[in-house]
Amino acid sequence: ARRTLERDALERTHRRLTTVLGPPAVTPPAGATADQPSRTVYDAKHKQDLPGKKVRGEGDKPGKDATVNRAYAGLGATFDLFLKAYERNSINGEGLPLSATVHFGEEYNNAFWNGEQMVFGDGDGEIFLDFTIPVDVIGHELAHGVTQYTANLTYFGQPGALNESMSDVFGSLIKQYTLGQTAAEADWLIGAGLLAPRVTGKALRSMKEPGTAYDDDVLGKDPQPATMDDYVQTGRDNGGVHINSGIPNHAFYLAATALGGNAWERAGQIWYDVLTGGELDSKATFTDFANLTIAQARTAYGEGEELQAVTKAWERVGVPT
Ligand code: ASN
Ligand code: ZN
Repeated sequence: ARRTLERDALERTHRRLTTVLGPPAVTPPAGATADQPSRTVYDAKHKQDLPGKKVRGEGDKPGKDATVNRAYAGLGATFDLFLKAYERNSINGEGLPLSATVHFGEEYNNAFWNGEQMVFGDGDGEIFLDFTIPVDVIGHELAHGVTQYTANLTYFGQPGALNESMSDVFGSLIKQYTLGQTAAEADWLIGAGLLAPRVTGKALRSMKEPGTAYDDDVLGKDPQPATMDDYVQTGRDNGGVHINSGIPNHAFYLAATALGGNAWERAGQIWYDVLTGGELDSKATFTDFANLTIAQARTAYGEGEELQAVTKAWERVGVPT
């Protein structure tokens, strides 16, 4: 009874205040709402201080700098795939604002996720062009954020190569989703359009034919294996994280193309559910990951073509399950 009296009193006070002061101000959400991203693009102006100067916020119209506009659009494309295909609200699932810095450093030949935001170099124009050009590269970097907030795969050896592969898989799916491509229509390249004209090659990596993305005097030959027979044992590149990722990349390609249709739907859903489902250990091996995708295919779709496609994909790349 006392509680009711207190509540009545509170409500009367609230009504009085509302009458006098008008309705209380609505606090704007800190991050993205359920169906809208919260993007900010910064310009490092060729220095290496982060985040740099804010040049475009959410809802701002495009400006004159194409690099800024591509970064903004790429953040949006990534947000869209995760929300619409997987009902994930941004990188952390809780509307995390998305930030990107462009024009990082001088002739900087890379892009990266620093644990909090995206960073893009302009490339030196000799080997690489502007890293905001390929939307799958933008997606790749943001997907590192998704992995960080979920399975948090250790960036070395096989878990590291799985971490890299998750970024390539979802990076490619962001491009496919954006272009409305089926698995059969997709190029399955990572970084198409990024190589400078003088470089002999088509992209950074190929999920369809790992090891064939480039073969060039300056860059050398694409070192990626497609199967466990060619697994590269190395201490470089954090134990070959960008090299052996070719194997799980190719497994995803095989599963997705065997199923046909949109790759983000069944193959992508299975991979997404394993990455975010809580059972994938941060030190997972290729076999651990493969077994979880097979189990997830069965759980989600039963004893059907999905289970067969996933099982056969891992078999073809030589990962024991
Ligand atoms: N672009 C690279 C990547 O995201 C940067 C790095 O080596 N961490 O994998
Ligand atoms: Zn990466």
